Amino acid sequence: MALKVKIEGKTLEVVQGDLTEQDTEAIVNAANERLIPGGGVDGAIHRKGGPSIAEEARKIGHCPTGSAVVTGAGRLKARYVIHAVGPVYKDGRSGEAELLASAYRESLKRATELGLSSVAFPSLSTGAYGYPLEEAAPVALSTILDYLQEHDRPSLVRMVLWGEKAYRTYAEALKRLAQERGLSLEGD
Ligand code: AR6
Repeated sequence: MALKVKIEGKTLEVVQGDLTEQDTEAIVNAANERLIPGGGVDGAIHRKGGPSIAEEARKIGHCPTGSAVVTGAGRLKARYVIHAVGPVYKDGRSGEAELLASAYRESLKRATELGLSSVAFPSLSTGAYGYPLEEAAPVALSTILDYLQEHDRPSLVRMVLWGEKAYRTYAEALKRLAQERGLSLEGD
């Protein structure tokens, strides 16, 4: 299952799958401020990528919420892991949306700085950090679309959703945004 929109010649894709299997040049990790390996997609990245990722992350040491830092990707197919720290969801009125948008934007900036053409994201903050999927999806997708509109690279951004419910939520949000912005959709 996949859905995509084109904007200024660049592509935003929403797919169901496993982030750690992506062959994009970078994958984004849902990290924590201390950059210490945890559970969720972070745990999966470190398990599959091997110890070099945590070793590099330890040297960096810290990443504030809403920011993103880069390491290599060890044994993963990607070349880089961009470690983004999304907000812990409290009540939706504590600046969460701004911080979530910032985590996506800062990750995309790291990809641009590295000259990358493709990057894959998980749904930041929507697991252990408790951000409701329905609220997170439009923030994530509109931030990515805004960025693609204004930058040449990356030219492909793939949102990789774990499970059908997350996929459907993001697919519906993308349909709504595409309609609002007059962008045409491809796929199911
Ligand atoms: N591929 C794609 N998405 C996945 C995968 C996967 N292999 N595995 C889980 N997800 P979470 P957060 C989805 O908890 O909420 C860690 O302990 C998952 O279903 O990974 O930002 C860190 O160290 C959910 O929708 O990240 C931090 O301490 C989404 O990824 C903290 O969790 C994000 O869930 C970060 O919490």
